[in-house]
Amino acid sequence: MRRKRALLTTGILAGALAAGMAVALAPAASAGTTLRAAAAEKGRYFGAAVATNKLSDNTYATVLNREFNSVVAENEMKWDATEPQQGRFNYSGGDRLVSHARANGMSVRGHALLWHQQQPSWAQGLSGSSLRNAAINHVTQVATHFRGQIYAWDVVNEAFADGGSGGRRDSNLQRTGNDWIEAAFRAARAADPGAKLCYNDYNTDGINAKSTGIYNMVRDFKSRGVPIDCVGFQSHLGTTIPGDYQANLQRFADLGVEVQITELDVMTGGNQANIYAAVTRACLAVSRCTGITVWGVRDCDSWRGSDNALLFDCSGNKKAAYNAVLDALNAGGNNPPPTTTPPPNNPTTPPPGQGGCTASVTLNSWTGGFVANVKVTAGSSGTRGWTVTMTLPGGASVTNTWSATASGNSGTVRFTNVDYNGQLGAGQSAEFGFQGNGSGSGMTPTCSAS
Ligand code: 9MR
Repeated sequence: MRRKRALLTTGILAGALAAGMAVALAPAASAGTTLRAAAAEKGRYFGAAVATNKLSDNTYATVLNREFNSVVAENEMKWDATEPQQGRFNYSGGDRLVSHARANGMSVRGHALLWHQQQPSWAQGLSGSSLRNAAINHVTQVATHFRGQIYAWDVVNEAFADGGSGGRRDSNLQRTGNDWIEAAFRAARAADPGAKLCYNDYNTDGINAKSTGIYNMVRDFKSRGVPIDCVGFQSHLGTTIPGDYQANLQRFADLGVEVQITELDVMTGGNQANIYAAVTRACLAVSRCTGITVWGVRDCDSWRGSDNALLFDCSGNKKAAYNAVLDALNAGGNNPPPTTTPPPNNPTTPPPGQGGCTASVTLNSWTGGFVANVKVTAGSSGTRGWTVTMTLPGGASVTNTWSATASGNSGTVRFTNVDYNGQLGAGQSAEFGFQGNGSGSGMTPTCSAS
């Protein structure tokens, strides 16, 4: 897409944003000190689009590894990069990003299997059934190559028209038949059953004709069993955010799909920090909003150039927008009340820890390795700290842990809270994760609270 179109967002800085500003400024008692830690505390990921040739830039890599626990290739997994000649695939950039992600405890969004832009020239010259077959083969090959390593794929990107029609955009792919999108989703599911499959688009930041067209497609897919798991809202924003931004996310979530903020960047200026905070709060308020990705690391890495649209300046310093996002992530429900003051109306509430805790694990596995995400939930009296014990299968070992401290790396391993996520109110949750070699299947976590 071109920048002009990306900024065609409508709406005003509405009540939801103004009201939320006070929340963003509230101090956070047990605050995560990085975006990834603060987001993990809320059960979300915080990601960035990465240009792999910048991974060797020390400032860039330092900020990326410290702050983000999810990455997406800004260009390297697109059709022109992965299949430059028909049937000849090049995964070098994508593989490099996946291995960087593994080494740094990050999940990977895949972007994008099919799109009308950044097609290799051979595909631009095809039409009809030859294009359809080539496109489906592309989906199958690429999703198979990265099988087990992608958290969510943008299977189809930007297929809806701007303006008031609410219909599809004309493109060579659209001209192969209206069912091209569902054919792509079915092929992606068959190739990588473990990846969440997303539809991704821009100018969908509120309830408008375009987002409603997509909403109707998702509802239709769900009713007919077409495999779709998530919708990506790019959120390339100007100086305002629609007042119904959160309501729009929620109506998609109510269809039973995850929603993700996939390419967030915001025009610089007085409202930048407030708009970033408003987007963050909206995602936290929608339980099926699983994460936020910003479209680049530093202002100078951004496709939006002089808009200075990102969270870090060109030297890698945190901007006001960064602090606003971090505060928004840390604000609200996951900061438990002080444990020193007994609840006045319930003197019989036991001290923290006595209500115990529970833990559950979700695995993302590939041949020879896995990532385990563990959710810890406090019992009836909250926790001051927790320990989760898991026995790894023979031959498996932990290579990397985030948001917890591991003792041991094979056999029975104990994971203890870090400073910011030990205190949980009754029923509240924290998440941590680890990466391992071998197979992680069959692990049963047990939780003990203090
Ligand atoms: O940031 C990407 C830029 O480097 C490319 O030149 C451009 C090519 O169209 O794509 C940019 O990323 C786009 C993304 O893939 C899809 N949504 C809009 C993004 C910004 O244009």
